[in-house]
Amino acid sequence: MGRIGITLNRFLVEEQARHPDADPGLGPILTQLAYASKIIAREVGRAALVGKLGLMGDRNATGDSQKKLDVFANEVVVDAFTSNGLLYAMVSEEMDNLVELPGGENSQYVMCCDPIDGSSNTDINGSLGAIFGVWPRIPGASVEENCLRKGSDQVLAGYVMFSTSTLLVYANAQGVYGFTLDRELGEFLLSHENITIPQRGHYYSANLGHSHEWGVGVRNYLQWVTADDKENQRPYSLRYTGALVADLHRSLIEGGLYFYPPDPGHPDGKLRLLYEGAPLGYVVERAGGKASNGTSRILDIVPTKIHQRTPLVIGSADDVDEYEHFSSGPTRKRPL
Ligand code: AHM
Ligand code: MG
Repeated sequence: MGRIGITLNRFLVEEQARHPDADPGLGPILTQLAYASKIIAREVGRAALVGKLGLMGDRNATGDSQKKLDVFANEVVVDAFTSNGLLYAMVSEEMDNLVELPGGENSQYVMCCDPIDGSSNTDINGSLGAIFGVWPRIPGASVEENCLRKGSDQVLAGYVMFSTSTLLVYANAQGVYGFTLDRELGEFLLSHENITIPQRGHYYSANLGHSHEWGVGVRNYLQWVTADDKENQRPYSLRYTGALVADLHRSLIEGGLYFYPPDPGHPDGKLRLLYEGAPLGYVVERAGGKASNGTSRILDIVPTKIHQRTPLVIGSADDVDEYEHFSSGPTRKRPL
């Protein structure tokens, strides 16, 4: 049983005592993220009753139609970091530009986040997520330079999954941990200690509606992963929820991979580097897995724009390697 069931706050205090060199500035950021997550979870749970389903009527910076819950969740996260000095600046999928947070002039961190991931699931009671990555501030650098950072510079990253339960998973230099929200107590309690991802899985997640539009390398991978080869436990089973966090969480616990390659409608891929690929890539690498754009490690890519998109393949190390083998050479094909 170990420490299972202790509160997030107690866990953070104990971790700081265990790792005196660990950065003490990250605990309060996690505490505020947990607080924001409780408010979002409450609103997601009652959205159909309080008029929070459906579209807002605007589009966000990357051209997606904003849902009411997208806008609500963004406001909650911004509020949670306003006037408390925890963050210097913040990038969000739901804001056109980065924002410098009031009261954060002397803060040592910037955060990039997607306040609601998988927005197409809001109106159908499907799983949703939230994603965050935290970078240490570069002294003397501009706010833009502080936000356009490669994923490997992160010191904290994670996600929240709003589903049958609300689960907060975070990764830092020490490891990857999961906390489940006890709704009656109103507390996140440690439920997953030291998460590690299986080396290989037998599930894959992708929007197969686009498969005829993918490059030949990715189509060859799809053919390989769905081929009949009982000895090697193929075909893999398909699981696709429409929420990256939920699909990634399955891979993290049971093994397997998620991929969203480029297609004609998304020539640079659909997912965003700073607040989807990089934070989830950090979590998966800390757990022993891999994240790539098909040819290069996601965490090595330096963005030039805050809303930059990227192709993404993420999950078990052997599965991501296999995918890269196929996708990096258009003519590469392995025997089925
Ligand atoms: P969002 O942040 O606007 O919700 O977009 C990201 C989501 C991912 O969670 C999900 O895997 C993907 O977009 C689904 O896209 P599609 O509907 O094209 O399959
Ligand atoms: Mg989103």
